[in-house]
Amino acid sequence: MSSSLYTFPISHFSEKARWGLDLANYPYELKPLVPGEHIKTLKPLVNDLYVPVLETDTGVIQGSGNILDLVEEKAFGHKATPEEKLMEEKVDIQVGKSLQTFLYHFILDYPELVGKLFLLNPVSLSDTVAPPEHYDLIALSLKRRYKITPKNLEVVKQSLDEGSKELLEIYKSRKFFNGNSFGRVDLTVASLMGMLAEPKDSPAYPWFASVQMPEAFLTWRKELGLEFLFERIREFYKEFRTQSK
Ligand SMILES: N[C@@H](CCC(=O)N[C@@H](CS)C(=O)NCC(=O)O)C(=O)O
Repeated sequence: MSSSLYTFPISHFSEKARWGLDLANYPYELKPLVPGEHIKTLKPLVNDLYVPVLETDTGVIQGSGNILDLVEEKAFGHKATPEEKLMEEKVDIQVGKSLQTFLYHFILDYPELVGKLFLLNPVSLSDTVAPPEHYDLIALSLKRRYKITPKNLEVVKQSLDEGSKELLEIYKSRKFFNGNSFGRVDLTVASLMGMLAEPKDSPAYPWFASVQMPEAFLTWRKELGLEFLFERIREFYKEFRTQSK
């Protein structure tokens, strides 16, 4: 049996795992799932029902960092230093988790837009798509899962501001986090912030290009003042995002 990687098409943590596997030339079958419907597929495999999940001959690995652990030497040519691992964990939380909360905060009031982002195959900007079935329930569970409350939005705003300020300083001083070569931190920053930088070489690009994001999201993204970082992310994608599927 070859390995299977379970993902959501627009999931940034899935992209982090998938990019690592592609960089390492690790053979796997891509199994994209529709959020909500993922529950019945993942239930026999894992207790906590989130993606990415890699099912291999020898076991199941869940979570982007654990999946990167499997391939890091092939993907990057060496094991990450403790400093890199620490920074990756920080970026996962300050950027990855915060952006989940913000993204759904901005889009949940637009069921058709969410419907398009949840499709297994992207459509075009001019296509109209029905909201996902039982949308009210889905919206409620996403609100809970990503803690979309005014209080938590303040908390994640601060976390994202702190994290991105630090990243801006780092990337203004050097091209790669470790100073030498494309590594785990660079891949993590690029995949987790891809939804903002919109690199054309990202597998999720056709989904984000299929929707008109709400004005409030666009204004918020601009006011983050992270264009320098977005440009570096687009460079990383151009130079290092080899895609096997
Ligand atoms: N720490 C995990 C986070 C994974 C995660 O948050 N996955 C999201 C998609 S980006 C998910 O599956 N959400 C559905 C859910 O949690 O019910 C990782 O690094 O993989």
